[in-house]
Amino acid sequence: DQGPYQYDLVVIGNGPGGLAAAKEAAAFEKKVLVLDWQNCTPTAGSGAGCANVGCVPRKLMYQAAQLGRVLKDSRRFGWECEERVSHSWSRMAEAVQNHIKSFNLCHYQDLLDSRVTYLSAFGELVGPHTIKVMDAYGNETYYSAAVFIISTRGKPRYLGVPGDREYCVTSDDLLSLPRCPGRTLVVGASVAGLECAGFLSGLGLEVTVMVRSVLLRGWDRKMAQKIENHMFVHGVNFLHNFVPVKIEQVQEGQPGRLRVTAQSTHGTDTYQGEFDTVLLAIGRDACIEDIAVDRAGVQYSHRTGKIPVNEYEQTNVGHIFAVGGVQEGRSELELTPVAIQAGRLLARRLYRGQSTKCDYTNVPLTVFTPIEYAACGLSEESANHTYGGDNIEVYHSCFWPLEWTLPARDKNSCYVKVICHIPDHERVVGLHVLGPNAGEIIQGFAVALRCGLTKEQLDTTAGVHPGCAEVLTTLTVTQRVTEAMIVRG
Ligand code: NA7
Repeated sequence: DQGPYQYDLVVIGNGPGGLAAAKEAAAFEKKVLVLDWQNCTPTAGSGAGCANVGCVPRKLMYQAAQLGRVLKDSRRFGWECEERVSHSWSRMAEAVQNHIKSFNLCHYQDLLDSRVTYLSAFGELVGPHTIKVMDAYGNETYYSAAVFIISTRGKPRYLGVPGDREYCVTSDDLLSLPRCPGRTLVVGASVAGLECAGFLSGLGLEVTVMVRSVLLRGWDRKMAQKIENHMFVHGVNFLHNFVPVKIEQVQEGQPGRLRVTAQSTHGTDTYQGEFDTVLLAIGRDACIEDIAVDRAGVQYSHRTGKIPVNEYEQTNVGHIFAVGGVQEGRSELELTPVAIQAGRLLARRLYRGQSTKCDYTNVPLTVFTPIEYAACGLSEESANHTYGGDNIEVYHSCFWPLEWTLPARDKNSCYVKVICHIPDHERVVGLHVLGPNAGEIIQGFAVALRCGLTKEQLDTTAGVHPGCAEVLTTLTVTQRVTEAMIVRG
């Protein structure tokens, strides 16, 4: 099948990486079609749905919870406000949804301005260069393209136990829930689950997190433990090593109260609890079967539903690429900025003759838990595994943000650690920050890590005073010494 094709590029899905590639390709005068079936209902209207769910609304709700905290602190700074303050879920939800709508409209306008053809329609590959496109009314059209980029966002996963689809909400649903969720069980303890649990608790709700194995599996253990401690101290309950096996209404036919039965992952113990809302944050399915990638010859993992790609985001079929969370083995990098970077660079390689590849190392990551966590580079466990424990030095320190001293809160919660590779001039291979604005702090350090930052360079950099990040320039205590001191008692 040599063409000619109707389109130079068809992007399947509304993931941020695909949209970035589409815009970049159009800027190079390529004819581009984007298929976004997540907005594919007769009532959905138009507008790319990339921010409908996920990090943007979660951060706004995180901010709502933080403001509650600031209100409490403000009294210690002389503000006189009433002891009892209340929060309106519906007003917050409406404001967040309005923001998302205008945000999406801007994105849509951006696509139109860049002359990308955008269809709220479902795409299904029917051959290596042909896609069948079905709109919300069931009308089918076939298009051909020289190149395809798969950039599907995936659907929130369900548990597959009785009552889950009938009674549970997913972390996507929560962000547009019109009613206050009340007493909530959050199932899943990864980024989405912990962020939701954190802001719900910050808004004054009773929250329990059901953890199947550990919090933030795959992330730095000590940092995850500190996040759990902080959330626990601030009222979040954790139920470890349980998975739900049944969700039912407490009184049949009466919506509102739900009973959850869970089973221990370690033994025969069972748990029962009643909640107003059961929130599932157990990951996403990539929807690869839906778009029939195999009909175009694309291989994918039947276990994870994701597509293996090489360092050029290329699948086993030369003209079909995958960016974002749909890529096999890069789930910890399901991050909007990384996907955007990957998509943009891919388009530049395809249409501009450039050769720069997306760098998936030293990517800065942030989790908006009540105490913000940001990291760049390796976890301590990965550093030990990669370089050997004897070759790693970990500098660390607790710190107390000045802003928290007057309200006298959370004295030993904030923490940094810098992981260095000793034989390589103590080059920094991992940097972790737990504290206010950790995400903003890590951005600059991510650049430094990419430039080969060493411990000595950190030490000889002046700190911004009085700030939180300056603690990173004054680290002298190593974990090795701290542990030795603890052993000596
Ligand atoms: P993730 O990262 O896939 O995490 C899913 C979480 O849900 C994790 O804690 C899982 O526990 C848990 N899980 C998964 N299946 C179940 C079942 N059946 N029962 C109970 N608990 C379960 O999804 P997220 O949506 O949080 O994050 C997606 C990406 O976005 C992430 O990679 C970030 O980089 C940003 P487990 O650890 O597997 O025991």
